[in-house]
Amino acid sequence: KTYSVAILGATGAVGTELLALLEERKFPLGKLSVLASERSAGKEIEFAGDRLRIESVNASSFDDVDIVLASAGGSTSKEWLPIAAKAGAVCIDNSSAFRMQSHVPLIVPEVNPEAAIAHQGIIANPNCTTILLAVAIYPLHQVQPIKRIVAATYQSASGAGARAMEEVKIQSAAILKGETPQPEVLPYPLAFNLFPHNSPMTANSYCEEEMKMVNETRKIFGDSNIQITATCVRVPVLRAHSEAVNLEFHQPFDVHKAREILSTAVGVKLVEDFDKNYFPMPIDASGQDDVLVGRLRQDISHPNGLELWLCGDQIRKGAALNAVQIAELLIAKSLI
Ligand code: A2P
Ligand code: 11C
Repeated sequence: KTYSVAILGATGAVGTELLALLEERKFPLGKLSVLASERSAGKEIEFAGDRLRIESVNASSFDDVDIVLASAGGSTSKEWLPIAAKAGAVCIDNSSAFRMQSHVPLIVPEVNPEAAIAHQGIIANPNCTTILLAVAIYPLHQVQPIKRIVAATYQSASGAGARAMEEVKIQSAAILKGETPQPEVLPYPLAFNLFPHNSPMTANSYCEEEMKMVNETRKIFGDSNIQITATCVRVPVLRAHSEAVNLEFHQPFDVHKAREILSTAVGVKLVEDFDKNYFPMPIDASGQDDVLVGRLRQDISHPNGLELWLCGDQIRKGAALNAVQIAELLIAKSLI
C-alpha cells in the first residue's frame, strides 16, 4: 500500500530534509505534492531523480492526500491544517500552533508512541530542543522518575530557518573581510557571537522557547509534576543543537547504571572518551539520526543528581526525522 503525501513548506530547511528522508527511508509514497508560499509557486525541486513543481497552498491542495507533513510556520499551519484534516488527511505539524491543545497528541516515537491512537487528524511534532532532551533522558526516567531538570541549550541557526543559516555563513565571511554586516533574519549578529534565544519573551521572564521545553516535556512524559527550568541560547552553529542537562532524581541514580541504560537506548548514541576529553559535538551530530549523549557524571553538588551533555541534528531528529517517524508509526499501527 502507498500513501499520498503533501509537504507544506517544502522549500524550507525542514521541508528539504523531509523530502530527503522520504527518499532515504523508502517511505511507501504514492503521490507527493510540494507546497509552499506564492513566492515559490512554479519553481521546481528535485526528488528521487525527478523534478517536482512547487504549488502555492490552496483549498484544494489536500484533496486525496493521506498525510500532510507541515513545516511552514505556526500561522500557515493554523490556517491550513484544519482544512486538510477536514478533507481526511492526517497532519503532522512541526509548528507550535497545536502542541498544547489537549486533543492533539504531541509525540516523540521513542517516548509516547501510544499517544497517536487518540489523534483527531492533527498530530504535533515537538520543539527540537524538547525532542532531543526527551530522547536522551526518557530511558532514565522510565527506570527512576526524574524530579527536576535544569537545562542550558546551545541552539544552531537552523532552528530559525534556512535563511538564518545562510545569514550566519554570509555574516562570517563578511566579518573575516573586516566588514560589519547588519543582521536581517536574526535579531543580532550570530557569527562570532551568541545571544539568548530570539523567541518572544513571556510574562515570567522566560522566553517562549524555554517554556516550550517545560510544557512540552511534561505533556510528552505524561508527568505534570516534573520540575523543569531552562536557559536557551542561540550559538553560531549551523544545524545541530547541544544541551547541558542536570537531572535530579528522588534518590541517587548510579552513573554506571545510567551509562549502561543509555548505551542501549533507542535513538541514543553514547559518545564518551574521558581520556581524550572527546564528547558529543555539533559537527559530529550533524546529519545523524541519533541524539549523541555523553559526559555523564555524578553531580558533586547533589547526591541525587546526574549531569549529561547532548547534541542532536536540529533539522533531522529535532524536526523532520521525528515527523517522518510519526508517519511511519501511524502506518505501522494502522492509524491512518
Ligand atoms: P517559501 O519558500 O515559498 O517562502 P524555513 O523554516 O526554512 O524558513 O521555511 C519556511 C517554509 O514555509 C518555506 O517552505 C516557506 O515557503 C513556507 N511558507 C512560509 N510562509 C508560507 C505561507 N504563507 N504559505 C505556505 N508556505 C509558507
Ligand atoms: C529554535 N526550536 O531552535 C526553535 C525552532 O517551536 O518549533 C522551532 C520552534 C518550534 O529556534
